[in-house]
Amino acid sequence: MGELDEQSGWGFETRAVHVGQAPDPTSGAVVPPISLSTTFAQDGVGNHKGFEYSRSGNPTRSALETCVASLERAAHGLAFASGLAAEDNIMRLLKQGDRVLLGNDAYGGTFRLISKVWSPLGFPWTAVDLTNVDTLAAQWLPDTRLVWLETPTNPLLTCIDIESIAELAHARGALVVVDNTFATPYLQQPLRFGADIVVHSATKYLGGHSDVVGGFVALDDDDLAEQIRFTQNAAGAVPAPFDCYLLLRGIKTLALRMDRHCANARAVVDLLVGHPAVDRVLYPQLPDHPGHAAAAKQMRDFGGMVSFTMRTEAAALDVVTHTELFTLAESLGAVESLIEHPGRMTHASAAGSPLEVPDSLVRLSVGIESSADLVADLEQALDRFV
Ligand code: P1T
Repeated sequence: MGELDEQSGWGFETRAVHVGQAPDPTSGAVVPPISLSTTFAQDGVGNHKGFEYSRSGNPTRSALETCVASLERAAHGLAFASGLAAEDNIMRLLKQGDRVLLGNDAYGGTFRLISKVWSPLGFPWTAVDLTNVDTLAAQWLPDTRLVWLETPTNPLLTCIDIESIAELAHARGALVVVDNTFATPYLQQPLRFGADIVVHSATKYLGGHSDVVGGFVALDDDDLAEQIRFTQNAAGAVPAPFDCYLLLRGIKTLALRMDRHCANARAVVDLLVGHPAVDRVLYPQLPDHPGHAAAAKQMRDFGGMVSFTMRTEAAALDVVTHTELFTLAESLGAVESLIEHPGRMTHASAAGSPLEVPDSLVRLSVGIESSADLVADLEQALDRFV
């Protein structure tokens, strides 16, 4: 049951529950055991059952890697200790002097990794508007080797047409990385649209319960996968077996959770769009949203993240501290609803850069609670301004 090829006929929900997770052959355990052993016995030197040492490979991690690769319809899957560790291992594919084009709206930590960790080592980067492929073609720099895009973006939820970016990048000899954290493989599978590498903060929707930090890389190319597998082991930013188990457990309900996240987000958007205290609502389903057409083309539904601007920063800071069910906290993608102020929290590291976010912006991670309760909670916080 662990072999991906045997599973390719199964639907998404079936793969989420079963791929990589056959009953344990020795005990019959339906839930794969958490394999805590750091090392594995060998019958003779180099003669083992597929595992030698848990940094290089671990049965619980293998189960997770097989499962998520299957969900992304990817030939290869690699799990990491965090989303940023996964990103860092992708950056290691580059050679000194290779340029990264980073979308001008992205998670602040990704911006920090590329601009503050890798750039000083001789890896130039440029922030670009990825919503218009013609502008991108005109601005393209010849040393570009990697285009790094999020869709939907964090925190403005702009959607980027993966296919048109991939066509341009491939014609000019660059790889395309898509951060699929906000969409998840349930809503969007970037490799189908020509992306070379998919990256996840598994900490978010994949885990889904705010109790595990993890990262994931999925890709088809054998050579690139081999290189990333090498640095996964050589640099060692691997997740613990217990974390892999938590991710596998969370992923079983990914489809159910995402359907509810999307439905609840729609209820919240309906409130925000009609509320006089709100300046602008950012949600990919709205017809005037940047990249709505790209979202409609490549996503199954529009996701559980909603952002909006108030009229002033003071109003935004007031709202984020006056909700009860929406907890003021960083992170996203779990069962409970969260609210935050990106300018001062998740994206503070982008202040003064091309990725700086509006100071009146509020970001919601809409959870799976009763939608009426979520709407009422936001409404009472917003009504303070009318
Ligand atoms: O936190 P970590 O698992 O290392 O993942 C980093 C990361 C990567 N990509 C995207 C799109 C992300 O949103 C994140 C982490 N983001 C938050 C913690 C946040 O609140 O936006």
